[in-house]
Amino acid sequence: NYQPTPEDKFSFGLWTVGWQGRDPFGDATRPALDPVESVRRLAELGAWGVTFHDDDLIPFGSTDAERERIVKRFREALDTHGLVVPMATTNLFTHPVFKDGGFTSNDRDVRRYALRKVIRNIDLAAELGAETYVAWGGREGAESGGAKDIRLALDRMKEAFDLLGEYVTEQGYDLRFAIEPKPNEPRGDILLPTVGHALAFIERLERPELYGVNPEVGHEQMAGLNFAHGIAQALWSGKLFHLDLNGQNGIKYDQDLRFGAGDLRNAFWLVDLLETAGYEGPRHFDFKPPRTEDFDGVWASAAGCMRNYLILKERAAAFRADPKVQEALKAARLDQLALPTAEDGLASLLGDKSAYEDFDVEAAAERGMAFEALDQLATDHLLGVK
Ligand code: 3MF
Ligand code: MG
Ligand code: MG
Ligand code: MG
Repeated sequence: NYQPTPEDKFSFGLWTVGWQGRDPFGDATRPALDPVESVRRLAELGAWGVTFHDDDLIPFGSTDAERERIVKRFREALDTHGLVVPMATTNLFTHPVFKDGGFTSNDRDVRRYALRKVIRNIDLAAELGAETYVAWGGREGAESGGAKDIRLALDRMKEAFDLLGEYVTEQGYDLRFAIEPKPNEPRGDILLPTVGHALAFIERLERPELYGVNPEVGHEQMAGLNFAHGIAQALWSGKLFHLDLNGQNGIKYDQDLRFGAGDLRNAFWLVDLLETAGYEGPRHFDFKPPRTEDFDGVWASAAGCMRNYLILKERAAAFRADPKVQEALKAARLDQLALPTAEDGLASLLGDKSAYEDFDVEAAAERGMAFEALDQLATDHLLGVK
């Protein structure tokens, strides 16, 4: 009956259900939500974890005493309702001081402040048992060409991540970083815009093993990319440390619809991939209940994220188990793709006349790939048609 349980590892950001509906054109449509209330409601709905930006939990500018009181109350709520904190992150985008970024602001003082703000929240993340620290560089970017020397900005980005890696290593924290790519919004162009850019960047860091990616469905789709393909490459690279599930309709502003809204077909392939590839991390939702909704709508939207995941999980499993699908996969030669191309080695390949001189190119060109029949079976399963 698609009732989520903690074993499903569903988690939500405090900023998701707590979003008040403020957008560039309109004021808040909902009052603020107490994080403790979010913990209670999410646990009731069957979630397993909750995540937060430092400022979601502890309002910016709180005194140390306030901070301590808030954290204590939050911890008590987690214990009471049995939720864990698998991930935490830093807000380096709301306060005007970050208007030109945190790690890559042209203003050196701001960069030093940003690092200290992150380190402060890393301590809290470790204290609460988080395993992943997400970094979304929402303001790391530019609107105009001369404003940012991108190569220097990447130097500063590397410097920041290396310092953070040094910090968690020195502290002995069991915490890894997950970089969240996004192509644009709020900056005109954001650094590390896609999963591929982030994966390449990570290899330049001093301790690459400490860093992975936190891809978001809508962010890759804003760039017109196939999200499931990006996730597959992150998995293939051993770098899928975390992910942000939500829904998006094509190349436009970051819609943050509930998971399952937007590109449902790609969501089907995504769930199929996560469930068959052995991904064991959180199924984390980063969505925004639309500002049309009151609190009933907020909880309906959160419940819908998990329900849609579980429906897709069931449909994907039925697809894989269907004997007709197995035949269709064979007809599409997926079994051949699993074979090495030249396990006999380069010399043998070069000496193999059947590979080139005697190869019947025309006959091979005539063979259909049988992908359409396979995709129709997927569509039947996705739509629940037996
Ligand atoms: C913005 C985002 C961010 C990140 C968050 C976690 C506010 O489009 O997706 O949400 O997910 O900062 O690092
Ligand atoms: Mg987002
Ligand atoms: Mg989004
Ligand atoms: Mg996100």
